[in-house]
Amino acid sequence: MKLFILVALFGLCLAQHNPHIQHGRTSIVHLFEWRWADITAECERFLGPNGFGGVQISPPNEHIVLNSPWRPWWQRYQPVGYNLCSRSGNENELRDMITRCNNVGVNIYVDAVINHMCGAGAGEGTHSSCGSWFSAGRKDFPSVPFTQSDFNDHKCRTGSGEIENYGDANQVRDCRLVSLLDLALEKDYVRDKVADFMNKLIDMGVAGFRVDACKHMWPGDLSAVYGRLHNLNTEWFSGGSRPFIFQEVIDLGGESITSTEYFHLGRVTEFKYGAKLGTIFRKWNGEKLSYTKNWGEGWGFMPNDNALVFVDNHDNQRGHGAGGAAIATFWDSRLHKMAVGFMLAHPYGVTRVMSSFRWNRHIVNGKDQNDWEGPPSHGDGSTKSVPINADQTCGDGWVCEHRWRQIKNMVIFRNVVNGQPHSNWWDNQSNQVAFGRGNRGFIVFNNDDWDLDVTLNTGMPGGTYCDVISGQKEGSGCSGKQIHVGGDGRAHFKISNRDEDPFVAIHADSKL
Ligand code: QV4
Ligand code: CA
Repeated sequence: MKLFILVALFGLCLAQHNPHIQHGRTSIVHLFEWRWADITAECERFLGPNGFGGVQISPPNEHIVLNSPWRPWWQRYQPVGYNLCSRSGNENELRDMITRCNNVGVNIYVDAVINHMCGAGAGEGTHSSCGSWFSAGRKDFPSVPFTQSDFNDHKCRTGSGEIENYGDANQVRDCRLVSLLDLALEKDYVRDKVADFMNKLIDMGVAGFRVDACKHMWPGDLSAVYGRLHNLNTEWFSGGSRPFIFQEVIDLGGESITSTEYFHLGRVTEFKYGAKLGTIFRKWNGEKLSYTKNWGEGWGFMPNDNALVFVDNHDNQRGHGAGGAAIATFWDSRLHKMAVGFMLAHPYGVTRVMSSFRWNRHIVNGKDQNDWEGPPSHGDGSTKSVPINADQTCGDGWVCEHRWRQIKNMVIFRNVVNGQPHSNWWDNQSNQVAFGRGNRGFIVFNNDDWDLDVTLNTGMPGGTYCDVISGQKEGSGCSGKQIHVGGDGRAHFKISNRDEDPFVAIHADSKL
């Protein structure tokens, strides 16, 4: 009996680690600040057809609206309530998006901001995305409703009421994160309200949640909230499916709170991944690509089954959160493509691709003066839709890294090699490396300052393959380099360090 309970509990926990991605797909894309109507269109015209498994959406619930600074992106991390109208659109548009994305096999994961409401200094009035009245000063949010006693202030032991010392777990969980009004998740009432909000989304058809600021919530409180969640909607998911949970915990070491505390609840964001990978591709601190032979757990990252990995995210691409200048973003597009290519080729973790908007980056003494700038918008502050150019790129300031040929093709590569082991490793003891995924795919990088010219065992069946980085298969032809794999699995690779993208990737479906 005891064993049965243990097994059942184990099963229940692991369930929230499963992203329930459909049709053998493997990757999630964060369409940061996109409108619901644009995501709907993107699911149908691009994500579904190109093998993307899911979208992380910006917070869908009601948030403050700020005029100074003018409509910053981070206003959406200051909830006013759980009505489903936001800068991205209203509830009908949200529902339509979830339905239509699900119908083309693309899951929706919601960014859930449940640690706090808005900042203590956010004022009083109806400057909110659905127009609900609230008072930050009186901690009054009638649309939920939350009142004074639903917040943690009595529990926080710092003089300022703010988190002052990340070495003290009590402060980190019970005090205010950058003045954000901290919810008392120990109360059943608060847990119920938060779970109602998440359940409404689950019933609408979402596949799970990126849970914001988990470091600032007690694992026991989160467990109580997750335990209240419904199973996924059986219109799209098999009966008994638990929502996928991936928790934002920034753990680079050296603090009182570790990611380990959250492993049993769901997956956790592995922030070491992007920080290290950026350092490696930049060749900082004596790092070399050849050191990635044991990439993953061998580098002290969390266990594979717990990890949600990414090269950059909406915070650290602009200096918020963690990782600093090492992070490889679209601003360094050549590095970014290589790093994302490496991540998508490597078996470790559930992968998330970033899709950004451009802003007027202006770094003074290491700090971006415009790190607050919101998405491309009209004069009235409403978000612009995403126009698609003739060459399939996006216009109007939307970067759309996920549409870049190299990245899109590596998302497909990951699907094709899914389940295959990391194999046939080669390196030159510097920054040229190659590895395969069983007999389904092979990738070669040259991040040295000289040419790569080598014959390698790919593990692939003989034939001619189209490199999906310099081009792709177009009908029966190939718009990029062609790689000839002999009957013995060996192939010759030549990559100049001056190539536009100094890496080559082939897979079973790119065979000509
Ligand atoms: C400021 C001061 C405070 C002061 C306050 C006075 O910084 O010290 O007390 O004014 O009113 C914004 C402003 C910030 C301001 C705050 C409250 O940037 O200057 O406080 O609002 O008005 C995003 C942004 C934050 C933003 C927040 C809320 O990154 O800058 O704060 O949204 O709008 C830690 C956490 C981790 C977190 C990461 C950024 O452990 O959980 O920092 N990451 C997540 C999200 C992130 C989001 C939050 C958490 C909060 O990914 O995008 O913060 O929901 O590492
Ligand atoms: Ca808290």
